[in-house]
Amino acid sequence: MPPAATPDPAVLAVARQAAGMVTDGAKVGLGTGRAATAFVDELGARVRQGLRIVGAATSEATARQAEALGIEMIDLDENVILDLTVDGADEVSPGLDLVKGWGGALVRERIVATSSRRQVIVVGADKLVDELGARGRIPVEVVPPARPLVVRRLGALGLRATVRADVDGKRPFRSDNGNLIVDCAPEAPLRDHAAALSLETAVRSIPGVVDTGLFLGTAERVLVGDADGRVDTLRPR
Ligand code: A5P
Repeated sequence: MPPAATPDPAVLAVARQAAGMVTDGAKVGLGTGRAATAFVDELGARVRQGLRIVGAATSEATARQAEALGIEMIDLDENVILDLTVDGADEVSPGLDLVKGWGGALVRERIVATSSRRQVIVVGADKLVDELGARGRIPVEVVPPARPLVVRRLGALGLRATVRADVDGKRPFRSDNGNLIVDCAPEAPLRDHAAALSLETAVRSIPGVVDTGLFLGTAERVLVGDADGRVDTLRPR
């Protein structure tokens, strides 16, 4: 058996703090990725101690993890409003705009977050950027037949578009929805919220684009962990 990965103290600290925000009876959106996985583990531990909650997952992987931990899962029907969603992010700007979707779950992450009263983001300090796009990759989910059109149009918007490959590098990556992910590198980081909004609007208007990884103004707070296990809470100004 391979040795267990060393837990990242920053991620563990934010996961634990976010799990502490969940109250008895809550309906909780469960994010995807490393930090969200740590959160679901912490939540599972609280459920074993008697906390009664239900969860709605942002990916098949998270649903499997939560079920294995004994968390009752629900589907999002018309009557369900989640109390909070806890999820990771790939970039966090000073105004708490986000890039998400490096894990390929951005569409369900959007649906679950939008079905929630609050979106709480859990990250390590490495995700804080001065401008969105600084880490060089803004994911876009695309229905497969639209790929040539979308790649051409993204290029015209000044984005270097790369269709994401699966782990083996031989086939295109497919999201849980059966779609492609196109990773977009901007020529320069997006200078402010308005620039991000304008790019998001332009990309979303391309036929075949399902959604983008730009989550603008969605976070109610961001919990930022550091290597010493300290957590800072950032809120929109
Ligand atoms: C999944 O599609 C993403 O949006 C993740 O939430 C994001 O990539 C953060 O993942 P990590 O916590 O693994 O860095």
